[in-house]
Amino acid sequence: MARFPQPPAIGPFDRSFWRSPLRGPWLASLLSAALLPLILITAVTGFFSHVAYETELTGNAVGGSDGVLAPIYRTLDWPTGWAWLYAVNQGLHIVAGSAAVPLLLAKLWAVIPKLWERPAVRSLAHAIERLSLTLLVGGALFVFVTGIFNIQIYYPWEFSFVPSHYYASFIFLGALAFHVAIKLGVLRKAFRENGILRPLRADLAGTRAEAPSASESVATDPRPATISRRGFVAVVGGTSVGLTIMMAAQVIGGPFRSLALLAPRGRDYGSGPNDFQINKTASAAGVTSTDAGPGWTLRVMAGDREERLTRDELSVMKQSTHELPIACVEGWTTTQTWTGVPLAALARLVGAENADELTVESLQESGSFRDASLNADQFGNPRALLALQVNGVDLSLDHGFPARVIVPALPGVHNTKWVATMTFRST
Ligand SMILES: Nc1nc2c(c(=O)[nH]1)N[C@H]1C(S)=C(S)[C@@H](COP(=O)(O)O)O[C@H]1N2
Ligand SMILES: [Mo]
Repeated sequence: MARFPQPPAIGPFDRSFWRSPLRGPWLASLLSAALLPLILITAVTGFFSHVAYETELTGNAVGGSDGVLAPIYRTLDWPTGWAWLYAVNQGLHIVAGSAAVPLLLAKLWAVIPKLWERPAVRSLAHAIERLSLTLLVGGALFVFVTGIFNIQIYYPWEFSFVPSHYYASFIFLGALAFHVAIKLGVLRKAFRENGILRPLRADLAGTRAEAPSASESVATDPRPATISRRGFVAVVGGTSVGLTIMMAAQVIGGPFRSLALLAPRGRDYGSGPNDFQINKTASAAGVTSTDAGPGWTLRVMAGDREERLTRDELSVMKQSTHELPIACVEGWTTTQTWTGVPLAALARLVGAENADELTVESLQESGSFRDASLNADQFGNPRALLALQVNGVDLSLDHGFPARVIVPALPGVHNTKWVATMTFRST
């Protein structure tokens, strides 16, 4: 024991500093049991979100088409059949992720004395466990904080959200798998000894600390309870349910949107045909009404063929109308009725019906969403449109006038606004 340095037993390093009678393996286990399914849903839908974004990679790839995980993505195809597929996937991702936050904070609170444990290191195994906890806690804080900041469209940092959130999640999930493997016994013991829900029966007066021998997180010198375990669980669970409602309201949209407190893009849009959520306004994208004015033409290219079409020429082509959602990675969804020319008809125009890839570029000169690519299934889908109208009127400039892409089942970023060029390629 003497071989390992010891922090002095003062302040939080002194076990008697931690006095809440609620802390202990049972509370930590209950919170973990509630957290795990939420984290699993968030992880799986997060991975699917990348699959949807990077279907067969092409120009969308995070980290380039030759990235480490590119071979995996190449084998995964994102279906285009059900228009709400991405809305549901991403809705689950942000709802489950947000619902997990209060539980995660409560769990950290429940085990915090362990972070100040003395001796800091007892053995090699203990050192590895503590290192894994650093990755677990650090990873969890990183993925949850970046995720929430992205939902709130707040970027107080220099790094790019998508790859950092993505790669950090592997560190977090790896550390979590290790943690679950080594702590499953603790959880089973806590439930076997206390019952899964029995401690919730105790009222405030009956709330006692667990045996100090059960874990370092149990207070050796507990003060009287100020809240019962069921009160604590109700506050944490209630916060989690409240966040679920707020987040689900953004996903479902329509009349439910007014429940989306804190939604960064506002809760109310008026009732006009173009009054719905805007991701980036034309002025933020640097697109002016002159660029998008009568001088605008669409360039459609394939190999050495090129067609230029004015908006009037596009609007006399055969139009299709479909009700389709825009499902943003931030978790909000808005479903509108779009009218325009099927992308497949534009492919035929340049003899590209057998092309493998379509790259769509915007008038917008810079920014990560100025272009996006679609694979053959996506641009060939009969509901994939170059939309000229929404809800029976011309698109507003903020929604992509003169023309924008609308495709079913994909993340919002594929619905390029202010389209300038469309290039079909065969690989
Ligand atoms: N040119 C361009 N197109 C774009 C974007 C952009 O920033 N620039 N944002 C995309 C994203 S992330 C989303 S969610 C949708 C939002 O469309 P909306 O603003 O009409 O709701 O547009 C997509 N098309
Ligand atoms: Mo988006």
